[in-house]
Amino acid sequence: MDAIRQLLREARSIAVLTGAGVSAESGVPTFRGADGLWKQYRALDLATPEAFERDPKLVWEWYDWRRSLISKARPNSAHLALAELERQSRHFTLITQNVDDLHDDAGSRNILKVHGSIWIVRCTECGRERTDRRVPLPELPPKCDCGGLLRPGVVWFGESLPAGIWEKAEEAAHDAAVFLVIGTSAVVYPSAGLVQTSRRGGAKVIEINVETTPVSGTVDECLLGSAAELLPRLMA
Ligand code: BJW
Ligand code: ZN
Repeated sequence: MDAIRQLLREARSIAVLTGAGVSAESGVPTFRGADGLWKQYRALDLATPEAFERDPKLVWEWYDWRRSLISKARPNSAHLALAELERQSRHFTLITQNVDDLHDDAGSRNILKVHGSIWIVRCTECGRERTDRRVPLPELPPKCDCGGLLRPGVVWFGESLPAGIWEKAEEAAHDAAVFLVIGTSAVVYPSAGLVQTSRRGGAKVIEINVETTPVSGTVDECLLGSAAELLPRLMA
């Protein structure tokens, strides 16, 4: 713990990759395991363009339910510790796969949302995007002013990551002296590949997770425990 604290204090640049585990203690369900269920559906079967094409109302009901949970959620001590780490660091980039915006709420600034935001809606016809924080949405599925069907502004399987943001994430991972990988199962690509990218760039890689993941064997330190408990201790 002491060695990692010192590493963080002295690092020229820090990049962090976060996943659903960081928001778990704020009451936001993760994707995999028993948590990743809604009614009788697996979360991962709903997060696809095919599911949306087949049944947009069903997929929107799931997103509306998640938006409602997230609207009540507050950043936990892991989000707050990462915002504090940014304030204390020279170069800091937070790459998040989470769509809940809880890092923004905690005060993080340099955030790359590689899977989008659940608060953005995008028209499938005219492509216009806007923030819509209404919970619940008045009509499901919601429609654009142009009459087109709106979709959540998130990245589904088989879709490209947002232009510009992914390149910045790769650059930050490559240039990092310390790379933290926190609360992600590290199975979804290309985000999981950032761990390798950071290693190739020479970073010390530290993982925080309640269980081991496919990248645990490749990192310099694997801290087993909850992010909300461990991150504040690393900052103390
Ligand atoms: C705690 C904790 C606590 C719990 N403290 N820890 C084969 C090889 C490589 C790639 C592919 C492949 N086959 C297909 C692909 C591509 C595919 C992919 O990766 N598939 C794999 C699953 C096999 N990827 C894509 O399609 C991506 N796009 C792409 O590749 O574009 C190029 C392309 C174009 C055209 C065709 C093909 C390719 C896009 C991926 C988009 C992922 N989208 C989602 C949904 C977002 C919207 C939404 O929120 O609804 O993103 S899926 C879901 O998984 C979500 C998450 O961001 C993402 C990652 O999940 P995460 O965050 O890791 O959560 P969990 O639940 O998995 O894990 C939680 C972890 O926390 C666990 O480890 C717990 O132990 C831990 N934890 N409590 C610390 N308190
Ligand atoms: Zn439109």
